[in-house]
Amino acid sequence: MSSRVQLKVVLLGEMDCGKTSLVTRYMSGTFSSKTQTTIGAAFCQRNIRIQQKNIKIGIWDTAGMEQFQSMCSQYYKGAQAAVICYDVTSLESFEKADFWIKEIIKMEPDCKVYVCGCKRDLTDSGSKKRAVDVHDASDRASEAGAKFIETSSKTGDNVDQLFLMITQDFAETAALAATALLPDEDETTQTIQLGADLLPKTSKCRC
Ligand SMILES: Nc1nc2c(ncn2[C@@H]2O[C@H](COP(=O)(O)OP(=O)(O)O)[C@@H](O)[C@H]2O)c(=O)[nH]1
Ligand SMILES: [Mg+2]
Repeated sequence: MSSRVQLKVVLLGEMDCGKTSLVTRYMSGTFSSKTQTTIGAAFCQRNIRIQQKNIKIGIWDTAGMEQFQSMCSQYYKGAQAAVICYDVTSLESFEKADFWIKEIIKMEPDCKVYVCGCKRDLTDSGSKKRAVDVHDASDRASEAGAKFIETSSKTGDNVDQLFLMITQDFAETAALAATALLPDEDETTQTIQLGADLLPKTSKCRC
């Protein structure tokens, strides 16, 4: 079987809004209240069977670079889907979402955008006050041509649904038909680990 990733998904959003927890919940079905920031960017992949097609999805997680609002171009390169995350209890994180939407569209104009309100369990349980109205967020996403969902990585609520939506949208595009026809040796997108050496020169990152 080819090791080529067919669907590249990038996660973007303010630090601490829940990106790493989202990908961890999706990949391993677990949640931890203590997540770790690693160096550069993390990558993981998973095979999904959908509409009688096998799709290899690769997910890139920012892992600390987002705090400088300056991701390296390799991170965005070839992304077919971007999940723009914010924390439903943080208005600031929601306001940052606009910046990330503009960034991804600038870097990858054909990338499909999904706006994801994370940590919904906090407001569902009443343990924290909601800062971003669900209808406002949904409207803002539509205005930007993006799809919208709210998730909880703690309970797992809507996490599979988010990635299913992304994979389904991808499976319906002509892009899949084109990539599926590529021979196995044409493996242009590999499992990579972006390191500090690939960070932009302007970054103040100390890693
Ligand atoms: N209650 C709750 N906490 C979450 C959720 N997602 C993330 N967190 C917590 O928020 C903090 C930051 O999460 P993290 O995934 O590292 O954010 P990142 O910096 O965007 O990758 C951690 O303490 C997580 O445990 C969620 O869905 N529910
Ligand atoms: Mg993280």
